[in-house]
Order: sequence, then C-alpha cells, then structure tokens
Amino acid sequence: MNKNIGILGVPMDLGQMRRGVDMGPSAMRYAGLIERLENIGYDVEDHGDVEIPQREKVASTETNLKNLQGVIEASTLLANGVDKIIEDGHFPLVLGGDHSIAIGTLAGVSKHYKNLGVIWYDAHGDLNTSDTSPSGNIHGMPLAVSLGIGHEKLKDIGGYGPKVKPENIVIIGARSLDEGERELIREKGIKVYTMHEIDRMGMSKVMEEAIEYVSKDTDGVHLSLDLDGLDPAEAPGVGTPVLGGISYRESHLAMEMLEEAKIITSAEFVEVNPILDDKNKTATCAVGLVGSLFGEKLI
Ligand code: 6HN
Ligand code: MN
Ligand code: MN
Ligand code: MN
Repeated sequence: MNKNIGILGVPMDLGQMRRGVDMGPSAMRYAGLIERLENIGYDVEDHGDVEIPQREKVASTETNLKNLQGVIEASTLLANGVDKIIEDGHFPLVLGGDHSIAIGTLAGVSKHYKNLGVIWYDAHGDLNTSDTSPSGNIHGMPLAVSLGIGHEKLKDIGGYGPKVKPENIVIIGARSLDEGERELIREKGIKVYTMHEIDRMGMSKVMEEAIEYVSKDTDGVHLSLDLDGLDPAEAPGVGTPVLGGISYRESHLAMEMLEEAKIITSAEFVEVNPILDDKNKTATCAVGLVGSLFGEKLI
C-alpha cells in the first residue's frame, strides 16, 4: 500500500433529506482516524473539507433530483481535490458525507486508470436514475451515474464519462434493491454478493471471489464503503438502515483480506451520521475498518 495518504473530508448532506451526515468527516477524525494511520506507519496529510453549498441556497424544483445543483458543485470540487491527491502520488482517502459523494470521488479517481475496478460495500445498489428513483435522493444514484446512466450533468462531472464499466464492479452486502436497480443489475450483468451469498458462502469465500473478480484485468480498485452495509445494531448512525446486515467482524475480515491482496488504490467511507448515532459508535467502527484496510495488526 502507498505509504502516503491524503485525506479529504466531504461534509455533504445534499444527496438525501436527513440532516447530520455532514458531520461524518468530523466524527471520523474525532474517533482518531489520523493518529491510527500514523501509528501504523503512514504519512498522512489532511487536506481538510471540500466546501459544500448551503442546503437552503441550492434547493430547487427544476428536476425531481433533490439539490441537483448543489451536488454538481460539490462533486466538481471533490473530483478536483481527489485528482490532485493522486497527482501528488498519494492514496486518496475520502470521508463522507452521504453516498452521492462517490460521483465526485470516482470522477477524480477514474481519470488516472484505464480500467478501474470498484467494490461497492453497501446495503443498497445505488443504481437508481431519475426515472427509477423512489425518493429523488441522489445518494441512491452514484453507481448508475458512474456507469454513465442518469442525469447528463451528473454523468459529465470531471468532463468525461462513463467512469466505470459494469464488468469491473462488485457489490457486497446488498439487501435493499429497488425494481429499476434489479433490472439494471440483470441488464448489465453486474456482480452482486447479497446477504444471502454472505450467509451461505461465508465472508471469507465471498471476499476471495470478489478480489479475484475485481482485480482481474483492472489497473486499480476503488473501495466505496457505505456504513449501512453493516448491520444497524453495530453501525446505527446511518440515514437508511436495513436490518440483517454484515457484521463488524465480517467487515474487519473483508478489510484485512483487501489489505493482504494489496489491490485497493483509493477508498471512501460514507453515510456516517453522528446525529443518528449512539456515542460515535458508527464513526468508531468506520475508523476501525480503515485501520484494518491499511494493515493494522493485533500482534
Ligand atoms: N445510500 N434505494 C433508495 C433510494 O432512495 O434510491 C435508498 C438509497 C440509499 C442510498 O444508502 O447510499
Ligand atoms: Mn505530500
Ligand atoms: Mn450507498
Ligand atoms: Mn446504503
């Protein structure tokens, strides 16, 4: 793993309607993220937070996509920030913020790779479009947008698209998919390990297969980890919790296996909402997972 990490906070809450997820980056820093990475031997540069337009100023009814203009502005700034971190030769570690930030992160990352792999660790598929979305919330759309499906202005962020190919994506932890998302998964042949496969095969086998799948013929792999992929008993501070999720231990194992495989070239941890949390449990969980992803060892 790259020994230099560039951290970028994205206090974004415009991709959904619940307040508080904008405090996610602070909560993860407060939970000791930087010290933890420095203790494992990394050189960490915290680039602070991307500026997010104020919700009241970007509200619009122009489309059914909520806060579209605000998401576009923030994603563009984020894409530039991530791009610079990679140009400096550092590993971009992005802290969310709701999952709409993945649009900007992938716009910044993907221009550095010809064939980027993506691991989408999430209870949801985030494969909705303005036509299929039941909510109009952009945090339910970033994976579709990155595939080049969705609103023109979102697809074009960074000035190019699509950012990822369907055959380079693997979704892990899915247990809440909308009808349009299921259709897209079938149509594009996207690889999904739902909770059923995790229960049936065990996380170890799932990760073994997922790592093989996503690293074959790719030149980098981005990890987009939505904390609602975990079970709400262990990660309660998320805006769209779904019962029956991945355990904390299984998630640690997944991160450890990614570290051993040495395939991850960028990562983001999203959807931590301190207002909905129980004593910063979810941010603490996220920071523990970051530790494992970067090779923290018990002994
Ligand atoms: N997330 N599928 C639902 C929607 O509104 O499109 C929920 C999306 C949740 C998104 O957790 O990142
Ligand atoms: Mn530097
Ligand atoms: Mn998500
Ligand atoms: Mn989710």
